[in-house]
Amino acid sequence: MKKIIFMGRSECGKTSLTQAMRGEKVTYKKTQYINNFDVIIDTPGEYAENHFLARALALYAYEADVVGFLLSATEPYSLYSPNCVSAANREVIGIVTKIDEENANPERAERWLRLAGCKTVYHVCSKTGEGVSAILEHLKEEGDVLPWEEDEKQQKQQKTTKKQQKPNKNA
Ligand SMILES: Nc1nc2c(ncn2[C@@H]2O[C@H](COP(=O)(O)OP(=O)(O)O)[C@@H](O)[C@H]2O)c(=O)[nH]1
Ligand SMILES: [Mg+2]
Repeated sequence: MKKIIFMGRSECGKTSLTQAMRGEKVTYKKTQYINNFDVIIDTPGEYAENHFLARALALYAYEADVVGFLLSATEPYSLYSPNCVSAANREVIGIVTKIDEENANPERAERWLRLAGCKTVYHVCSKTGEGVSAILEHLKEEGDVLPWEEDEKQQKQQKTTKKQQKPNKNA
């Protein structure tokens, strides 16, 4: 799997998405340090909001293969300046979060992420898990097997074994 680093302001849903992608129960947890999970680097929002801490964020991007810019569908403004992805020497994808919220405007958030230079934009809800698999698929590398692919493989195997076990009436 490719490694992704999440960036975005506080409360945009970075930790929740990290939990959803790891198949954990989504619970609120304030991020005060960098959580360097297997393939996801979760960062505190202050790193994106604060001019000085942003340098620490730039440094951590070198640790990842892909940078994920998160923007909540409920945000009234965007933190990302036009074409700011050009500052990164990694692929930058956009992720619109909280698409389930009542006052969500995912299309507007997507437009802002595209303006920032993101060529690919995903829409997710970490509460229901909607859209989460698409990001995992994006990070997939040759030879990687995702959890649901493993399940499908097992189901197929079980079906074949059952078929083989069935007595042949004509025999
Ligand atoms: N409705 C909804 N709420 C979300 C979603 N993702 C996160 N939240 C809520 O938004 C708040 C901040 O989430 P968190 O993941 O901690 O944001 P972070 O500061 O970017 O890590 C929490 O109360 C989450 O429960 C989502 O997809 N839908
Ligand atoms: Mg957090």
